[in-house]
Amino acid sequence: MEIKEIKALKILNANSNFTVEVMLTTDKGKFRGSSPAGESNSKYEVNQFSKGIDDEIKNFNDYLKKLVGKKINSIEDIFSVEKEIPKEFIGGPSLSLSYALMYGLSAEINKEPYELFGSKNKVIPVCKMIGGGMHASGLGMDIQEILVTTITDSNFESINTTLKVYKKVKELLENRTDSFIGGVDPEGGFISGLDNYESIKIVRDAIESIIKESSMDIRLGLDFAASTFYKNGKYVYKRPIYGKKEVDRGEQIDLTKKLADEFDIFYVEDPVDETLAEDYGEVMKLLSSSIIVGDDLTATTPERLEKVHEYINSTLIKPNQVGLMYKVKEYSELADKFKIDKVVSHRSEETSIPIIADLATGLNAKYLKVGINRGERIEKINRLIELN
Ligand code: 2PG
Ligand code: MG
Repeated sequence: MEIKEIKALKILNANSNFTVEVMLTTDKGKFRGSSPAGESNSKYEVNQFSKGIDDEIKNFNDYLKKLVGKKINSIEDIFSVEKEIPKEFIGGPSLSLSYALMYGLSAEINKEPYELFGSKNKVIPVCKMIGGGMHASGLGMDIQEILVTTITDSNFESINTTLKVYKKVKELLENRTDSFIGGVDPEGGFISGLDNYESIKIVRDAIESIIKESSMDIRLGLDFAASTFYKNGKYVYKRPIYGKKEVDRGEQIDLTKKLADEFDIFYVEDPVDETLAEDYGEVMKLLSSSIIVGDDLTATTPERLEKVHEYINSTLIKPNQVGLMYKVKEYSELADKFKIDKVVSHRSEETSIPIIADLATGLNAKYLKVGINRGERIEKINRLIELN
């Protein structure tokens, strides 16, 4: 494939903030790549626009001119382009470029984007039911996300069952509180207005109700995003769980265990602050039948995973945390080496391209973490249905 034209422009993401899109023209047509952003970011992830979006897009357009006429024939050629990108563009611009090139290359060689990575895995979604933390602008729970996944290898049935739970959660929230009028956060999770404990209970009740008519095991998950409420050595809850407003490191580990036991929680993401790797390890020791997922802890950064792999058994992969697809591939291989399960994930401020469904499939991930409401999330769920 030869790059005929290439330019970067400012577009909106799904949380009505600006991001970058790269539009590539080849003999096969026009191909778009765009990068998402997070509302709750890890201190270990790259800045999306280190110099501010306007300056960066302007400078990036100057840089992109150099790529006109370049030939790209394999994913390795895309990695070579990435390795030459100046540091200032690593983040939103670099990832958008790689995605556009991946779409262009796939069309050129008559393949699907996931095939650029070799595998074809059956991927099970992990979907958001109720949102809190920064995703709910402080209006709901302290815990950022209550999630649902299923144990099955039929991805369509998984989506179908998860959707039933989601609709049941809505019904239970409507019955429970007059103030709930169906509002959702940027990821499609309901903003319940209830506290942490009551919200988890509602999702547990929804699971119990759907499980009766379902042949599959439905599992509950939490993304604490605990770094967002860890202040000066204490986890500060606006809506206390088990009666305490401020809990120390040990108490947070105990609280996670108590919640996991009471509500049978299978998926546990970032239960403690991102800097406290050993505390993830403590949670993992106590919860032997749950998966302990690093997100803010690991930030899709190979050097971080090297350092902390012994304290988790699962990890998110969010490509924009590192901004370069060759690093994402390296990270994925490292996770395989350490026998850590992979969860490719959306960001709160997504764009509409479905590429993460291809990445989950091609990188042999076990799960895709994604919303089950809002157009930009449905694009990804539907892509998963197409691929499986
Ligand atoms: C997370 C993500 C996605 P954000 O913490 O896992 O749910 O949120 O994109 O805001 O970091
Ligand atoms: Mg997270």
